[in-house]
Amino acid sequence: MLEDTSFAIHPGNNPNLSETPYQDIGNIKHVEKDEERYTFYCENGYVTVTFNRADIIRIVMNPTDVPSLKSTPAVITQPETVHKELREDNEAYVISTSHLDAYIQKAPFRVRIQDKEGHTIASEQEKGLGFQENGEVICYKDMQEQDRFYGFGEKTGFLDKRGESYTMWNSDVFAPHNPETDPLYQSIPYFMSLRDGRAHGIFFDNSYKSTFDMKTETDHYSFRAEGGQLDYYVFIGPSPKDVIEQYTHITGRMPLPPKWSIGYHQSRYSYQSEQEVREVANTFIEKDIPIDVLYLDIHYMNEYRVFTFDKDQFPTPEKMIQDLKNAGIRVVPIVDPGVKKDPEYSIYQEGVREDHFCKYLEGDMYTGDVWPGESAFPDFTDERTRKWWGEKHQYYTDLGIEGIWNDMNEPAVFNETKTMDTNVMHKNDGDPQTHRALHNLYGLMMGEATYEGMKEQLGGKRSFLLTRAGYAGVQRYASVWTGDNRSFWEHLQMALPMCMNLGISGVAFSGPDVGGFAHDTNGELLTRWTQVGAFTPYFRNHSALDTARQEPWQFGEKYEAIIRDYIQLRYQWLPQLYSLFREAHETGVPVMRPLMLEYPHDEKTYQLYDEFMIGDNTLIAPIMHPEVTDRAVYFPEGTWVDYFTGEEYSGKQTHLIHAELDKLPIFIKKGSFVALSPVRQSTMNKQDSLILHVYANDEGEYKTMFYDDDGETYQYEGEESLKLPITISSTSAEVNIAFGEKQGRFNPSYQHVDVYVHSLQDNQAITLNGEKVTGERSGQSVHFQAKL
Ligand code: MIG
Repeated sequence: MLEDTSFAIHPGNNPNLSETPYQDIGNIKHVEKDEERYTFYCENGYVTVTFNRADIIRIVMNPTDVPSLKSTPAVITQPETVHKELREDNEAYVISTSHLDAYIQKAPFRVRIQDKEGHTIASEQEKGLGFQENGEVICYKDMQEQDRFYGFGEKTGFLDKRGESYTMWNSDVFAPHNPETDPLYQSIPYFMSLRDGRAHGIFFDNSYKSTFDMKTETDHYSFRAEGGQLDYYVFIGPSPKDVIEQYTHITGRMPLPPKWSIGYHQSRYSYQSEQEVREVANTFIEKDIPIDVLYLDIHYMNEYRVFTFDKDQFPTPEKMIQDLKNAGIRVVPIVDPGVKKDPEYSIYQEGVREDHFCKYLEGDMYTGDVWPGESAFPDFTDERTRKWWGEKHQYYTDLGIEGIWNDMNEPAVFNETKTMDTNVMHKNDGDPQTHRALHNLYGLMMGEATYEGMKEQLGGKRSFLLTRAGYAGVQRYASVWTGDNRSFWEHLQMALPMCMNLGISGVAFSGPDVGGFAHDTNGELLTRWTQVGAFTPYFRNHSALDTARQEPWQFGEKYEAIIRDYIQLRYQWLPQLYSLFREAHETGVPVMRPLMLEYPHDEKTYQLYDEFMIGDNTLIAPIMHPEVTDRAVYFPEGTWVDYFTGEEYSGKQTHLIHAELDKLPIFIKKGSFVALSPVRQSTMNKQDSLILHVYANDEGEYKTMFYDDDGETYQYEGEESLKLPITISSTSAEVNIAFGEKQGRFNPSYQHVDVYVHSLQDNQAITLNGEKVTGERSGQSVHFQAKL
């Protein structure tokens, strides 16, 4: 193809990219206010300013009408009643809440938001809000030299997005996921900006194709969309974690995942028969490699008809699923949105008869080619269709299935545009709009249909959903894997900032295909990737048709042994991870964090993409290059202890760390602890004990909440959970471990805690809730048991 050759850069190809300038919203003529909002009547349109909370301001511009406050389905929280005041002088209006002041300049309309200490959070000067005849809307904001940008959902590249420009348009991109490949599957039109250690966020709630440009100009950035209103929220921080709390306050947080879904997952495109599935399962068990989930990719279906099994290759799916479950393994099948156009296929018949498929305005049904051939697409923007689709999942739950994998839900279609015609209509719960307007919502709404359907069918048990496409708010329904990466070291490297930015964007439960999807992996890459996977929130090994097999044992014993160790390590860390998932569920703050999130005043962390944190005290610095066994590791403030060797490193500096192939560099901050468990083959096996590893310091206090529950029902929403505040206080004379008051009624399977205190100084004593304990001492560590 011509665009793949040098012809692509032919000098005659590139006409001057002059852009028609945007029409400015103009001067304010007058303001009208009612209880909840202020509407500014401007020369060229209208702007509404309103508040969801005292720290969340929403601004909506509409060039032709008084703005509507209807949101996309991303927003689920009703605005609170916010106490606010309006002042006016010759130049400006000032709207104040307890948390912010918004200066609204009159001529022309410009907004500057400040915190109560007078720091500018977001501002506009030369350019502000604008639009074009063709319906495009834009917002410009000032940018200072020190400003950093994070978030934007699932994007390639490094951690800080300054100097980049991104488009939001859910796309099926098989190849090649280069740093310049954009857009990908998810659209999360949201970012966080960091200036001098203080953060704020902006969510541009517009489902049209949108673009964020932090690249073209040096003193301002912009975001714009092809149509719709300019509707955005500013979250005023001031800490990065505050911003995430604010953003997820309006777009929602992840439900607690079933525990089995945070274990190890094995997939392949495809395990093609019952026998093959059983063999893979048995091999894991024989080899003592823990596993909780096996996937069925598209080959399980009868000619790719969703809600069917191929009776030749899978004659007894129910038995297979039951047998695997008895062995501790759940089966998760893929479900694509395309429904095969086949008048003898009941799902298609029902869909047509009951009017569930997307249609053109004139009434013809839209069809497009996907795996099953010509297919129709359910209109998930319609409540009635979401319900129908959800109910269909009884087919799977009746077979014992508790998790679903949604793929191709951008939606992907095999044609030039790669998706549905943009003039197809969606019912949109009574407010019909084109696919052009709602494209980015398709995956989110399919997620809602599937999640709610599974929840209903499972009658009280938690389900697991994995999705490829989504929009802001996708975290409420699904975990996200980052699509078709490749078995390249570069793709392992890229997975870190991608998942960290997804985490900043509200999606705490994400991960890449471990080992790489396309291309052939090798033993070393798979080993290093599995080490990383052991600490990404979602942990699945998956690979494509016609590529080298990449189950843990495919490259010989040397690699198999190390891979086993790290999958087992994942199972040891499950209690710690689960407590962190609880935090994500309650506050939105992700499990996997860039160091910047914990140390926003440390500039060295701002672009640090090849290290990450698990929670607030564990630093992971993987090796991500072939045959490399040493790497530079930057440590933020504090002293850090090597999890494997106990060696200590002082912070605010970079150290050279040695790590042979069998070592993933993991460091715990002195003065804190992690909560682990013995290795299990599956989360279905009983957890016998809880193990606390405490790292003694000589000063300071560390406080956190240990959390547990049954891991499989929603009873945690009542009282069936265990919250245990744990505080570690260190002085040079003693380390005290304090278990605070337990909350909740959940009774875990373990009744005692094995406590190991490491990094002790010779004369340092240990106390438990203030009482001296002796315990067995070996070297710098002491072990004792405590009652829970
Ligand atoms: O375009 O179902 O990203 O994980 O194995 C291929 C087959 C369709 C794309 C997914 C991939 C999956 C594959 N699917």
